[in-house]
Amino acid sequence: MRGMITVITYGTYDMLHKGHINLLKRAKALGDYLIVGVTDENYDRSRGKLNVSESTKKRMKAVEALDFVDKVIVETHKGQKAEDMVKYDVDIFAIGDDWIGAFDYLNEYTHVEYLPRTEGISSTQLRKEHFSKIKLGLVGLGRDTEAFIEEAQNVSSIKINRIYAKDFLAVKAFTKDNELIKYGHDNYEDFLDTSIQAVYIDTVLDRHYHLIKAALEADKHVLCENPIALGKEELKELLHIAKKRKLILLPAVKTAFLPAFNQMLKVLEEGDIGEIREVRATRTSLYREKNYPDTFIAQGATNILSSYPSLLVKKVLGKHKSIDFFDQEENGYDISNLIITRHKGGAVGVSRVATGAKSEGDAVISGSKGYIYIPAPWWLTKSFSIRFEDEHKTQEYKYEFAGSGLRYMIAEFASLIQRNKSTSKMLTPTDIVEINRIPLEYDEFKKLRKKES
Ligand code: C2G
Repeated sequence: MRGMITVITYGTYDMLHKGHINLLKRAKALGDYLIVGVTDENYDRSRGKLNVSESTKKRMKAVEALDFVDKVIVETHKGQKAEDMVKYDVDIFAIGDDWIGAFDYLNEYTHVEYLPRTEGISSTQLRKEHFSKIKLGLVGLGRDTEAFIEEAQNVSSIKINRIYAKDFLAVKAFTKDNELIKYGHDNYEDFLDTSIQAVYIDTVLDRHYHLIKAALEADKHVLCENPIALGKEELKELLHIAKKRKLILLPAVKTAFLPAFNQMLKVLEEGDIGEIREVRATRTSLYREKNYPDTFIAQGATNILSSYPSLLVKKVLGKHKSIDFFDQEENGYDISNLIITRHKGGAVGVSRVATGAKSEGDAVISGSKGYIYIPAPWWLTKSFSIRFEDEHKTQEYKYEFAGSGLRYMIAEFASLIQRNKSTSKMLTPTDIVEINRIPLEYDEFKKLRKKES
C-alpha cells in the first residue's frame, strides 16, 4: 500500500471563483491531502499585487470552506515555498500553467506540476465588475504631488481626477493638457463639494489642520503628510472627528506600509536578537526649494523629518516615557535634532534628523543577543540583516521595492476604503499619536527654554 500523497498549492484567491476552484480540485486529484497556501497582503504587495480587494482573513476563510481542502496556511515571504516542502513533507507542488517554468527550482524539494488554467475568468475582471473606482482629489501642489500621481497609477482601484491649490495660476498651469487631472479648483469648498471620496493633502504644515478638518466634515477619507496637526488639541480633535464619522485619517508616512519594513518587524518578533535595548535611526535631507523663503527649511527638521525615525522607535519600543532634545538652530529653525526617548524596561530610542547636515541614513535595532541593521536609506526599506557577534551567523533579507515606494501606502489607503475599515494595522491610531507627539513635545521644549533664558 502506498503512503498518503501530500499536495500543496499557493495563491491569493481574491474573490474566490470557478477558476480557482477548478485548479484546487485538479490539485487535490493528484493526491490525498491538499494544503493551500494563501498569500498575505504584505507578501502580495511585495510581489507587485497591489489591488487585492479582500483581507487575508476573508480569503483564507473562503478557501477553508471548501470541503476538499485539508489544510490552509498563510504565505508571508518569498522563500517560504521551499521551507514548506520540507516542513510538510510535500510530494507534489501544483500551480496553474500561467506560472510555467517559474517554480522549476522547487523540483529540488518535490515534484512540480503545472495544471491547466480555466479560461475567461479572473479576479481582476471580477474586481472591475464589482467595484467602482475610488475618486481621489489632490490638495496642494507639494513636492510629492507628481510622484504621488505616478505611483497611484499602479493602484487600479483609485482614480485621481481633481486638484485643489490656493494658487489659481498654478492650478491652471497644472491641469492644462493634463490627461488625468482635468479639474482644478482654487476654492476648497467647491472642491470638497464634488464626488471625490478621499483626499491626499500635501501643503505647508500649518494648513494641515484646517484642510483635514474641512475634508473630514465633508465626509472624505484623508491621507495627509505628517505631522497632521501642530497642536495637541487639534490632533485629538481631528482623530475624534475621523472616528466619529468612521473615516480614515492616515498620515502619509510611507515607510509604515513598505513590504520590507513590515517583514522586518515580523522577523524582529521572532526574538532572535534578544531583548531590545536601543533603536537608532537617522533621516537627513538637504533638499532646498527654489522659492524664497524656503518653506522646507523654515518648517524645521523636526517637523518635516522626525516622523520616520519615530515610526521605527514607536513600532519597536512602544510609547516613550521621557524625551530629550539636542538641537541646533539657524535663523530660528532647527536644522538638526537628536531626539532621545526612554521606554519601558529602560530601552532607549535615538532619532536623528537634519536639514542642515548630511549623515548616513541607516537604522540599527540593538538587542541583548544581536542587532538588525537597515542600510541607508532605511526609510525606503529594501533589505536588512540580522547580525551577531559571530559574523558567520549573519542573515540577509532582500525584498522587491517598486517605484518611489508610495504605491504601497496608496494601496493600503485604497484597500481600507474598499473594505470599509477606518484604521490600518500598519499605522494604528496609537502610532499616529505617538509619531505626531514628537514635534509637539519639541515645541513645548523650545517654549520652556525660551522662558528660562
Ligand atoms: N487560476 C486558474 N484559472 C484562473 C485563475 C487562476 O487556474 N482563471 C489558478 C492560478 O493559476 C493559481 C491559482 O488559481 O494556481 C491562484 O491564482 P491567484 O489567486 O491569481 O494566485 P497567484 O498570483 O497565481 O499565486 O505564492 C502565490 C503563487 O505563486 C501564485
